[in-house]
Amino acid sequence: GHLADADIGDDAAKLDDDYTLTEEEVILQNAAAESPEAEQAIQQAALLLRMRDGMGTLARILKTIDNYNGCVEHLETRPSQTEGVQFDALVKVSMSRVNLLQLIRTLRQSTSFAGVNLVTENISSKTPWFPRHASDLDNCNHLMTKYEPELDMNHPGFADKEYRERRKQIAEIAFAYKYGDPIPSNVYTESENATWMRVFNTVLDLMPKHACREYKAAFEKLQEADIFVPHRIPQLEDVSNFLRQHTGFTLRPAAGLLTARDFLASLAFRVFQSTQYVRHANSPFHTPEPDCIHELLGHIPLLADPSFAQFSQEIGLASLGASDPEIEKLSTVYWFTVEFGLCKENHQLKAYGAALLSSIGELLHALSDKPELRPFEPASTSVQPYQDQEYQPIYYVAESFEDAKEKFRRWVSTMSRPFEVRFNPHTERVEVLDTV
Ligand code: HBI
Ligand code: NLE
Ligand code: FE
Repeated sequence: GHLADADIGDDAAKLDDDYTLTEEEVILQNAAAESPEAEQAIQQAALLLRMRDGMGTLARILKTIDNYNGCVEHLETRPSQTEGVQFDALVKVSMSRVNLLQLIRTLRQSTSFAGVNLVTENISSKTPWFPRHASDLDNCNHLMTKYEPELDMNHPGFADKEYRERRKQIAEIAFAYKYGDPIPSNVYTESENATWMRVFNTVLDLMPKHACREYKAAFEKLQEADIFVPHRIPQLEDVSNFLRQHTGFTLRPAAGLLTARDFLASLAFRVFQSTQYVRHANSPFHTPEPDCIHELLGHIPLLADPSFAQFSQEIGLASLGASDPEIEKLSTVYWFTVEFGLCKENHQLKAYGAALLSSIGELLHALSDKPELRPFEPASTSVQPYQDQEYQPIYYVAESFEDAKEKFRRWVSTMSRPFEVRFNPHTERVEVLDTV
């Protein structure tokens, strides 16, 4: 009835040219400016409003939020301590970044809200943006540059122009990929397939003695499904469909080494970001960076194991909205478990870490008497410095996946995040439960 739908257009037109941005608007504007997707990404904010006039104005604010396609998630009012102010209102909203910016400007500038004083725009401290749905992972593909063959002089592909071209060509698939697309096939060259075959056959030889039983069981299933064969590199789409049937994990193509935050976030949705290029033919048995041989022979078998898949997802869920130091700790735990983990099996030491199972050189080193072995304890493991160029000097031993998961859960619950998250498998959505 009385609430004017025209508020948006009218109010927005009145904004001053010399409007000064608050610190939080700058954060928001920078985040929105990254890409059209980032601009539309849903952001949460807590707005504290000092209302000099009555409830009618609050009603118009709510209507304006609605007009901006925003959602009011929480609303609270209380008598104000401030002279001349009738009441304070706390409004928690979630809306696209561009619209949130416009809303804040409208509240600060429009004459129709002259009786309203916007005290805080609490935008990124409590609930920073993180993906809420598997499709939001389209925004989670920020690359680290350290292993790019173009930029890293120690990379075996640095001086190999043909190799660098090939890497670029395969990276295009990942850059163009959007949620829901089938993963385009990549036709591998004879030499790439030959590299795969060398590694594959060696893993086949060493696996019976050195790999954990869950790995071996899944490996056999991949052979039965004709996905793991010696003479050709499996296609990511076939692998993704295989995983979906076993644990609900799926793959999306990644152009290279991603930031830890983006990489871990995808695990929360049971999505594994997989590279598609092949290591340089000169270094078949160890390369410091992930490549598809590492993903396929290292990660895929265990992602088909239910208990391990759940452990991976829990690391991912713990990373959503975590602070930078916490992300660092979570990646360190990931490093010493998912990548380099050892476990016990009938009093014998077995490998379950993907970077061990895809690198014959390091597998034999890890199971020799050279490195130091320590029991996996998240509190100490998570702060152990590591390097990623050479074989590891220290490995952590888990009693079992179930035991590692239990310990991990207990440790995660001591982290500082002011909310909890839960994955809803029916909607592929992460739900946020406010605990403050
Ligand atoms: N990106 N594509 C890719 N693959 C990885 O295995 C990977 C990554 N980025 C970060 C990362 N691993 C590690 O930092 C983990 O500790 C999170
Ligand atoms: N070193 C591993 C390999 O050669 O397969 C890859 C490690 C990726 C983190
Ligand atoms: Fe890996």
